[in-house]
Amino acid sequence: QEKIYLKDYKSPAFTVDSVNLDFNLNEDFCRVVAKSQVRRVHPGEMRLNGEELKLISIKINGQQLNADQYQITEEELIVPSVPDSFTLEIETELQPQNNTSLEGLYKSNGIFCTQCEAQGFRKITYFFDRPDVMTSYSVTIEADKAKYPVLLSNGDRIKIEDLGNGRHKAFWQDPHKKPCYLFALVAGDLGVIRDTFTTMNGRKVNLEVYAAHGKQERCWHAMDSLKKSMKWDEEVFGLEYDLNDYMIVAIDDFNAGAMENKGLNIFNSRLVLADSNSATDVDFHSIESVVAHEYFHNYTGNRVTLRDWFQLSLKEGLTVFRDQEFSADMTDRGVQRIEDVDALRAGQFAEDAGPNAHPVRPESCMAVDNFFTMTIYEKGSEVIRMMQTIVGRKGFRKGMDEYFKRHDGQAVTTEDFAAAISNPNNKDFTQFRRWYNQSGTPVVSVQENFDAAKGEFHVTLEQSCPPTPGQPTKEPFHIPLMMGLLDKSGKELSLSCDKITVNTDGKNLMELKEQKETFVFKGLKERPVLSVLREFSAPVNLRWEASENDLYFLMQNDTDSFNRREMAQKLGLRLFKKMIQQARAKETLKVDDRFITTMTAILADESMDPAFKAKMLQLPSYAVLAQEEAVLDAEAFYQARTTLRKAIAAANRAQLLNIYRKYHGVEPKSREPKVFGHRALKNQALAYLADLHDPEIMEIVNKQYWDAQNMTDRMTAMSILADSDSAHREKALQNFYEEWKNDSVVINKWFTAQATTTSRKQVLEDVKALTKHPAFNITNPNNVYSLLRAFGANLVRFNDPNTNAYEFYADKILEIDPKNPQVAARLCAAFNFVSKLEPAMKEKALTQIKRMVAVESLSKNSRELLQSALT
Ligand code: DPP
Ligand code: ZN
Repeated sequence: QEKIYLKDYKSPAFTVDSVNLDFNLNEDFCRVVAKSQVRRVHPGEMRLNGEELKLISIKINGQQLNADQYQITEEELIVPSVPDSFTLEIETELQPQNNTSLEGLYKSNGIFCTQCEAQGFRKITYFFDRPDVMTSYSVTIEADKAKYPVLLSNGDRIKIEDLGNGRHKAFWQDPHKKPCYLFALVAGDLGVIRDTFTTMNGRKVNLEVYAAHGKQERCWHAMDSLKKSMKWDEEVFGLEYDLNDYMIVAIDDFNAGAMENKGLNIFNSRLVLADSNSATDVDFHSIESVVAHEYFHNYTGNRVTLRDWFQLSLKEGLTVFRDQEFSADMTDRGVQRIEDVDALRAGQFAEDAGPNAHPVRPESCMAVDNFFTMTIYEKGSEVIRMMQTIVGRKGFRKGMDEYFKRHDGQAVTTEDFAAAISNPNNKDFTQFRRWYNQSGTPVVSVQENFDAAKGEFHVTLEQSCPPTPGQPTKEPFHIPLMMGLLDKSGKELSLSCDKITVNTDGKNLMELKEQKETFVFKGLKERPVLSVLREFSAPVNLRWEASENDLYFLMQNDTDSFNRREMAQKLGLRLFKKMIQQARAKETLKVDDRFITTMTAILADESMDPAFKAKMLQLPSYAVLAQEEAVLDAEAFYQARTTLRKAIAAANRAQLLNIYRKYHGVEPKSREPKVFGHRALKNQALAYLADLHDPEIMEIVNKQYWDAQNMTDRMTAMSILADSDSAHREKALQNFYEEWKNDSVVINKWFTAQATTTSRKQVLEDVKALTKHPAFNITNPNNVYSLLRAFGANLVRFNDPNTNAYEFYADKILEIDPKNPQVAARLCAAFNFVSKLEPAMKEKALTQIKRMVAVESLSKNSRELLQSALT
């Protein structure tokens, strides 16, 4: 399989001034006529991308070409000789009803829809399928009027004509130029809700959210989220929506989460449909953030787009950053940051430490689809966040204004972005740009020394970065570490250190640029307590052997809420490391009393915000343990984690019950962030209590399941029961299934609850049986993700040495891969930990990886990800 390289980039040889796309939709075929105005920029032949297409005809300036005037390969249509400026007319025929890859034009539950990012447009017609070819689109869609009353595309609705023969035809025109990956079409019989938004300049925008008939009433939360996003982008970045209509369509079969097509977002229905009966608080929160994300793309992605796919983080990192900031403003900034960092650590740090580590701006790849990673999205967002930390919020806004001033309507690079932020702020980002080019999570070690005689506190920082595939050595990064010093009483000290920079938000930064640097703080009467990497100001691993006393002190006193919780995690992790060692040595596991008493104090602290308290009580996840430990010993992890949880629950049984009773049943239908926090805390209390395996508690859990007034409570109870040997287990699972079996979005929760159990040892058998269940459809990506991917991420049971989950998993990847390579590739990440497995397990895993790679027809998507695990 061939690789493509960033260094081979060449600007397009042709531009397309406009394209007219004419779709004729039928039950067993679709005809597409694409009429483009093409202009030559560089000499040479014309090469158009196209895959799995049936070419009906090709005309240049109205003249049909003969077969000897062009050439068709698996991936291209090549015309050796064309004029400098001409009309190109290409007619192709497609079979959307048979398209299982869900890219290009396909059918989901009787609805025609498209997914063109990254390279799906080439499955619709032969075209210059690259983001730096930006074109004006006009589109017509003809279809049966009764079956497909709704016909949508990008931009402005021009008219709809009744053709008289039971068919009709819609005309759309997009006033903004765009790359073809932002093209979209929807045709079907859909329900809709409508609202309007008045922009800052008083323009009225029509908002529409479409879903299957009967489901449209579940779209109001998405609609509210859209309006909030539109307002926020005006207020924070001064960006006003630029079309008369904004449409969102919910589709059941969708590879990813959602897609920002100009004016016509297409969403996975799980990220649109919600009401309190069917959706959890977490679902509501995700919907709000993804609706915002896709809306924000209208400027960061659509108005300013990518020069090439290696620049993907230009739009994704930036847009994730924007949606994280939006969520922080809608909820609680501190709690939001904790959640974002948890996700980064669990997913992206693992990716950066695994066989598929790659830079935020990669240099090569086999499959462009494999770029949609945590590194491009989440680490990319951290890179943007660091820029904002360095130049401050005001400076960042100035830089964003500059970015749009320079590049609106263009296809640009991450370098262009960095320059637009740094220039107006007079900063030099030359070294900073290494964050784009070097993969791996940097390690920053911290050494402290207090010289009482001089009254000086020395902080020595030293950075390194582990080798990653293709990058054995790294240059030093420019790392902004937000920090502070506290006195004995927990008061923030003013700093006297000439190497500290204070950004325009008044935050103190140690900007580490050398491999090793010492920061000297003067005029101190007594040893201060250092608080470092506040707000997680850089995506690094801190190696900091702070004393336990300091960690406990910071956990109680730090003025930075992120670090308070971070210290709790650090202490939890230190304890887990000892307990894992004890478990591996078959010794008795010893729980630390001080840790338990501290948890007791947190539980009792009435002044602590409940949402934050829930975060403080969370112990480091299995995903974090897997990164911190040299060996992935699933059984030892499980022993350590459950022993500690049980000890916390046993010591605090009464207090946990108090918390549960205080918040349970209060405002069960409310969607206020405050109430979300109360529910999160009381459901966490319940989960701790359930670890006691006490029949009295299981009665409470069971009662919560049956009496639940919202999905958050129902799901919490069901998940606890699913992971127990309670006599109530089967009845609850069966009830849930009966109640929701016709609701594809909800039934996925039922799959996940059963795939993610850890105490229950027979998960593999459960999952195997569920793949044969009538509710499971292997061609539906959500079903695959909620059952199979969830199981692959269940570190404890997926890597259980008493089973061979790997073989079953490989079978499933091989079954899915020919139908839908993108979905298959997303399952491959389950094998990222291979190098950490013990020999016998590693052998089992490698056997399966080799078996998969040996399949000649394996997609390049899956091959690229699996092959790297072998080297
Ligand atoms: N561009 C899309 C998104 O990130 C990917 N499906 O929103
Ligand atoms: Zn995105």
